[in-house]
Amino acid sequence: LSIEGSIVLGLILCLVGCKREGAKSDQEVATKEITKPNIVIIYADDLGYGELGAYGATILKTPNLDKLANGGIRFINGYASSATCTPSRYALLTGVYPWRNKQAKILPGTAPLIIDTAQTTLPKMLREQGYHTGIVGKWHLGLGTGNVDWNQRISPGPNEVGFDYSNILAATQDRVPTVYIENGHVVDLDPNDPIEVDYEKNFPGEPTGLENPELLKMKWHHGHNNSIVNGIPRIGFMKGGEAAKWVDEDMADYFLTEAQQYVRQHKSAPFFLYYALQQPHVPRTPHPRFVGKSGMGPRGDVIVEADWVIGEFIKTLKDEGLLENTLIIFSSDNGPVVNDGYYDDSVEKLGDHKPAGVLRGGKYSLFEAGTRVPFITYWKGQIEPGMSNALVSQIDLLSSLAALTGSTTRGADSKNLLDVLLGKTENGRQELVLEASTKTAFRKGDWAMIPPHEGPPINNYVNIELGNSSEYQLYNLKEDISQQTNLAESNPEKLKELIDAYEAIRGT
Ligand code: NG6
Ligand code: CA
Repeated sequence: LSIEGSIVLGLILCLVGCKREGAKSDQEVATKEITKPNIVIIYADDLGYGELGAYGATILKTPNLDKLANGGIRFINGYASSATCTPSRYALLTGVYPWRNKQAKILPGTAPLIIDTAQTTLPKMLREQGYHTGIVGKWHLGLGTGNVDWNQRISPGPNEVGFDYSNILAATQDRVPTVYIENGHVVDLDPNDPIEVDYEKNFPGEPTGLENPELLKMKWHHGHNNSIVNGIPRIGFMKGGEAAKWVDEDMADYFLTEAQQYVRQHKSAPFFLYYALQQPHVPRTPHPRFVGKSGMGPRGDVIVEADWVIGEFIKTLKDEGLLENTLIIFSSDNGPVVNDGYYDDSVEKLGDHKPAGVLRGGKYSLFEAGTRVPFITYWKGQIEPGMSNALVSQIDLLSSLAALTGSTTRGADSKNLLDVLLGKTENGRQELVLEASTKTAFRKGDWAMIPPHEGPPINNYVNIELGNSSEYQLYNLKEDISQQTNLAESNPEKLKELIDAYEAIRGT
């Protein structure tokens, strides 16, 4: 039954059933379950295209994610909107291209909220459709309006842009403040030990990674040499809030428990849960039960941990009888990076594992590995398992989920690809603007075009090719998925076609 069909059927059933008994018939309830399923987005942080067994990884084992991929649709042309976190999350929640908002770049922990509280968002749209909406995990879209007082209710934040419930880490695991924030309040805050945060200067007498290497259990490679929390040097300075500070090794369990609790508490109404994992972003801090499990050092271990967490979470949905009535979408906010600023053995122990699979580049890159990521939709009994070639982006979730739930709301740059996400067709997007650090590239059909950009071709710290070049680059992804042969000179017609289409969207 198509979604439109279900709605029509529901209306007919209601006309017959509701009138006769003045109450909802069983069939009507069943129909409702299909048109208003629970929706869960599980979002990894810096997980690459080649990281899952279902996407070709052989050394790293991800059995739970493989089960999800093999029981749902595995998109092989699925994209994040950007090669870094904040812009991708902005696009996911607003359906607006991140390069339209100058604020949508990697944010410090003190940045103000970059989503306008009047703006359309995915959780707002779903709330209007009768959903309870929650976020558990990484936020990284800013909080407050500037000069946040971490000891009062912090607002605006997720609760002011559509989430009924929030339990978040403000920015990233490597940035202060290193505390959980529940519905705007720092969890376990002792009023006698207030929190202060500054990204410019240290607080007198507080140790730093730069000056106190003897206090570190993890050494910094580049950046990450400000305040020390839990033996790990961070970005930014923080004072106070001792009792509220998270223990990095417990973070996966903490967010899992929160996500499970959220589901149990809201299972009677349709709910939307945005479950934003912190793995495998730096600092990689697996719980001791996962240490050594991948043979690949902490980076592999936290991917194994993330896979376990997802398995447990899905078990909860199953135990609560919700699996047939829940659409699960899994993806990652940007491509992979191995050394992202700490000495954590990730480079040394990587072995033959290829985080980006066959793709060129990585996190921060305009090449494919920056934004092409694992992208899975799973809905037991509704989605027939398979692989899809369709071009899809996370930016399309807003309009697609609006269509699913009967909302007429649409995101400015978000396409309704509901039938693609449900595996009914491979008619995906024709074209997509990709972003990395405010620079953009373009995908159209089988082709990728990177316009000339200033900047170094390689970020040597992280050892990733960024895609910057003084020349136009044009690649045929069907024949050259690894972007080895630049066809810009030999195929000027195709180049012009892509430039014209790109400029029509991006502006010149
Ligand atoms: C960079 C950090 C990197 C990571 C990234 C944000 C340095 C040198 N590097 O500036 O470690 O935190 O920002 O990652 O500080 S993201 O996935 O949230 O976009
Ligand atoms: Ca990220």
